[in-house]
Parts: sequence; structure tokens; C-alpha cells
Amino acid sequence: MAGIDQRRRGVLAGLMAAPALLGGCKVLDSLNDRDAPLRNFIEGANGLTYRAQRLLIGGNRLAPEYQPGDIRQSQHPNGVTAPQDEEYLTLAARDFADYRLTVSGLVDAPRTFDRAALQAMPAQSQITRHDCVEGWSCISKWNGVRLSTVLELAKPKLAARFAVFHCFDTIERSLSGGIKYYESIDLIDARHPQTILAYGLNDKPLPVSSGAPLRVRVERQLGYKMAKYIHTIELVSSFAEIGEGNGSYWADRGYDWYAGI
Ligand SMILES: Nc1nc2c(c(=O)[nH]1)N[C@H]1C(S)=C(S)[C@@H](COP(=O)(O)O)O[C@H]1N2
Ligand SMILES: [Mo]
Repeated sequence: MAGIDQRRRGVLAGLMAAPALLGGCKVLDSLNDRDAPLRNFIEGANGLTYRAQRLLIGGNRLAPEYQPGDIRQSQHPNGVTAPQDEEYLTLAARDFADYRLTVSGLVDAPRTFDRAALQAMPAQSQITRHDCVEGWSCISKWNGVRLSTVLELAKPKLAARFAVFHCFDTIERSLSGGIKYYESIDLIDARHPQTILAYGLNDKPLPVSSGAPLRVRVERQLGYKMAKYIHTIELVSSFAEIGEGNGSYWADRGYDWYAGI
């Protein structure tokens, strides 16, 4: 078994090389080649522990932002792109007029927000690069409201450590009805100035394929952290009651919960 130090050195080398590789990835790669070397490479970089990544990255480091001319293609839809869940289809049929975002869990003031309420809050737009663990990248402009603005209105309790995103879409079908997508981030990322709840893409309403009516942008992490089709944000102190206990659908299947880039 390789010693911890040896492993660390390997992943550190990976961490420094992976962003350079991603940077060169201007065109979308094949999405189906799940064993692509690039993806394995990124996963290696990803193997750094949460604490080591936090030390390297720091709580306030900003993700790079781009210019309108850097937007070379429309946002590439990935994962679930057309939820078939009844509750979602009912809302979509009325263009999400009846949608309410719920903020619950370890908060003093549980809240719901309709789209008008979200859009009345101070708006923020940012042009950023989305990096999928599968090895493709895409630059787009996201319009929304800071997640921190929304969370503060619900008055998080001191015990709250993570924001869990419960989504409308079924990512995995099973006999018992299926599993809906869920993801989570810590409150450091939740309060980061570039973490927004996006309702717009490239200055137009967010399309269904990209997560309408609301998806999160967590710009310093990989694409799978950026939950689409958000139904509820639940503040928790641990993942014990969430899925299989690792904090996200993909983390419960062996991916890193902290997917820093
Ligand atoms: N609800 C939900 N969120 C999701 C997914 C999904 O399948 N369902 N896929 C994730 C993955 S792997 C990626 S790369 C991005 C894709 O976002 P996009 O469709 O805007 O490119 O959404 C992430 N968030
Ligand atoms: Mo992804």
C-alpha cells in the first residue's frame, strides 16, 4: 500500500496539472467516454482531502471570470436535461409561475420564495467556466442572486454547516420509485460571493435543459456540485439523514464530495 505522503505527492502533482489541461479544453469533448484519461486525471486531483484543498484554495479565492467574447457556444446540457417528474412537469406547464423555493432545516425563519421575490433581490451576473468531471468545459454567463442573500433571510442557526440542495429530477430509476438528485456544499462555499442561485443564462430565462427554474453556481467546484432544478435548500449539521450519508448523489457513489478545481 502506498504511504500517505506518496499519495499526497501524486495528487498534488495532479492538482497543479489538471487546471492547465482543462484550460486547453476549448471544445466539448465526447461525453460518453467515461474512462477518458483526462477524467481519471481530474479525479486524481480531486482525491485531495477536503482540508488540504481548503488550505490550498482558501475560503475567499475567486474563480476566474471571463468576457462576453469568451462565450463560444451555448451551455452544454448534461446529466438530467428534461425532468419527467410530475411535480416538475406541472410547474413547467405554467412556466414556473407557481414555483416556490423552500429554505428549511437549521434555520430560525423557514422561508419560501417565489420567482418574483428572488428576482426582486439584488441581481448578480458572472461569466464563468463550467468544468464537468467528464472532461469538457463551457463558458457561460449566469444571472441570479447570491445564495448568501437568500440564506440570510432564513436566519441560519449556528449549528448549520452545510446547504443541501434537493432537486425535482429523478437521476436514477428504481422499483421503489427512484432517487432524486441531491447535492450539498459547506457554508463557506454557500456564502462565497460567486455562489449564486441562477435563474438566467446568457441574459435569458434559464432553460429547462440547464436547470430551470433555479440552479446553483458554485464556481470553484466541478459541474456535478451545481445542482439544477432546485426544489428545497435544507441547512444541516451533518449528512447522516441525507441519502446514504455522504452528502450528495455522486458522493454516495464514490465521487469526492468536495470537488474543488
Ligand atoms: N438536478 C441535477 N443537477 C445536476 C445534474 C443532474 O443530473 N441533475 N447533473 C450535474 C452535472 S454532472 C453537470 S456537469 C451539470 C450540468 O449542467 P448543465 O446541464 O447546465 O451543463 O449539472 C449538474 N447538476
Ligand atoms: Mo458533470
